[in-house]
Amino acid sequence: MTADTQAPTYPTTHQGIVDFVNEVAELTQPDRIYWCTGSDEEWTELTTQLMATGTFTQLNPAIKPNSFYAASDPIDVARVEDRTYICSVDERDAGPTNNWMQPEKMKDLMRGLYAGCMRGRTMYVIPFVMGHLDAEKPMFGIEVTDSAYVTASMRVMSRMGSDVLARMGELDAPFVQAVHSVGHPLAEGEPDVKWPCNDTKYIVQFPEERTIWSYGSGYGGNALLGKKCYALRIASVMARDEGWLAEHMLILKLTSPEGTVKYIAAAFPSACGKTNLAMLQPTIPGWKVETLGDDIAWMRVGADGRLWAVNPEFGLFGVAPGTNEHTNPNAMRTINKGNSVFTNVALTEDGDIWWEGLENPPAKATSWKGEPWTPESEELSSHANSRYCTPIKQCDILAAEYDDPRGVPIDAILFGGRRKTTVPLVFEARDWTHGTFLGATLSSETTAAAVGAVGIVRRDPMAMLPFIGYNAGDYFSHWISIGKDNDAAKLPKIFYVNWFRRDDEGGFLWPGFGENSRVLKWVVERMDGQAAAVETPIGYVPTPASLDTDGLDMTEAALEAALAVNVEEWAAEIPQIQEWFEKFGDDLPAVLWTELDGLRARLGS
Ligand code: GTP
Ligand code: SPV
Ligand code: MN
Repeated sequence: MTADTQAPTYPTTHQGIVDFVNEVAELTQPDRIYWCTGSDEEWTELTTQLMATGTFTQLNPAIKPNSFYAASDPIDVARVEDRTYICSVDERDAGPTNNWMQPEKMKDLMRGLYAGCMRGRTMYVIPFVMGHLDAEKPMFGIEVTDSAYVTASMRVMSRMGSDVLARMGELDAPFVQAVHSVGHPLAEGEPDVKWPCNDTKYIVQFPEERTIWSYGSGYGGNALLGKKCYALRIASVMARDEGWLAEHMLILKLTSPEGTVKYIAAAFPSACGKTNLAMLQPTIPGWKVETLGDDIAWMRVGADGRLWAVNPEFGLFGVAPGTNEHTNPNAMRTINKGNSVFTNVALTEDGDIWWEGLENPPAKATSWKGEPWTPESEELSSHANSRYCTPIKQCDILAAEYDDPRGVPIDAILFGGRRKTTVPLVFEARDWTHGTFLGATLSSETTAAAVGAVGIVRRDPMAMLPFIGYNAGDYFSHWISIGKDNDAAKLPKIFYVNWFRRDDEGGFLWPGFGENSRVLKWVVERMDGQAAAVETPIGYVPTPASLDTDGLDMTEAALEAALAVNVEEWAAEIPQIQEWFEKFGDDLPAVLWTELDGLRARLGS
């Protein structure tokens, strides 16, 4: 028998996986199929291959061991929300915040794009699990991709490889089917480009089928399909059906000087401070923060009535600009250990990376656009959404509970956004329903994490606007019912924070970063019934004296301005919230209208 006629062999007996892989290969016509194992040799092969095509440049091993630099095509730098679809069977199930197309129509359209799209390339098969492999019900996925960059990144960001595939086979487990192509086939002998991608992009979730089809982009949230597509969009649908929550939240462990431990989850929109808070180095003596997750939390109510959270991810995909020894020393220590990928930052002459906000600007560098750059250059060295991708296990302050499949019981949930005005530094919700109202009306200025205008205030409910995989009115009802169906005393208390309020000169009123530990301390003392607060129309706001300001370099006037609740500014929010709620029609839970009426009445407007 010749090689050509030999039946192909597969590293799994799981027929569903074999069929899925064959079906995608039939359509996309890759030259080769490679099943990922997760081995060290595989990493070497992938990175060598990525260096050969010019996608990766190896960084100086004396500075950043086993680390690589990549610069994307300038048309492929962020999530593409206008190209992202929830293709539910019924249009109503995607509305009103998602793009929708009839699933069969979308599939026809995308089959046209996928036909032959992997020609000249290798199709990588990545068996992965979001969360723990030994979870009660492991959350499996198979991503097939024609991108070695995506494969290398998925190795950092998810638990993946032969162990996962073996377990899937043993359990004959259901899995999320995730198809990814950069949409850049190569003709016979055609050389590859540094960053293959396509002008046409589609990021599509089929929620009923638990399936993801992505085309045309190699960027993080568009292409590492375990992350936003699975762990938020698809998982939020599973969570709705099964009674849990999949949220865009960091998870941290906070220990007081007395040794009391609290677990805090926080939802801030993209590029609004989750990674920084998750890795915070407190400025107040005796307090300790340990990291559990920086982007995604899966939470379910346990037998004890508490809300238990796990981080389904295995790496950190962090915003580079602004990260430095002062703002986030723990992130710096993590990436300096190496084994990381840096995308769209600047490359220095000694083979290191640099970005805006990092200490010691190099005299000369190559910008993310591949152009010569000096500190005098008018253009930025790095894209505002440039990222580091690094193993979470390298984080010195990773909490031991990270490895516990049960997760941690959450004591407080913080919602927060980026608002120049109106929203005070911190306040406490009146109860779970009011907290849900705060989450549902969360507002924030848009950032570079998604393609489009930056700095526009929009409603971003629970920081999930681009990630809710179903009808957002149903999502609010789901949040309300978690409060109703469980013992409120055992559920987390809800707070709202804003690190980004500005003074009249446009500067930040609050120093942020490590100083945010003062806010966390107030939150803890509030839950323990110790810290004072004023009841205002929007909720409970700290009295200036109740915040620990020892050693804080801030005037009393600035602190008061940071905490101020301005009735006129809040009155101006009312019609905006009203307009936002009207989008949901009858799907908006009535109690949220009641909450708005209550706010209006308390404001006297
Ligand atoms: P995604 O990964 O996109 O979900 O972002 P994220 O929410 O993890 O945001 P991240 O912590 O990476 O912060 C985004 C930007 O906000 C960075 O440039 C930070 O330097 C900046 N930032 C974070 N925390 C603070 C803060 O407390 N104050 C101020 N002024 N800026 C902050
Ligand atoms: C975000 O945009 O919220 C991120 C980066 O965390 S991405 O992986 O692109 O979603
Ligand atoms: Mn995020």
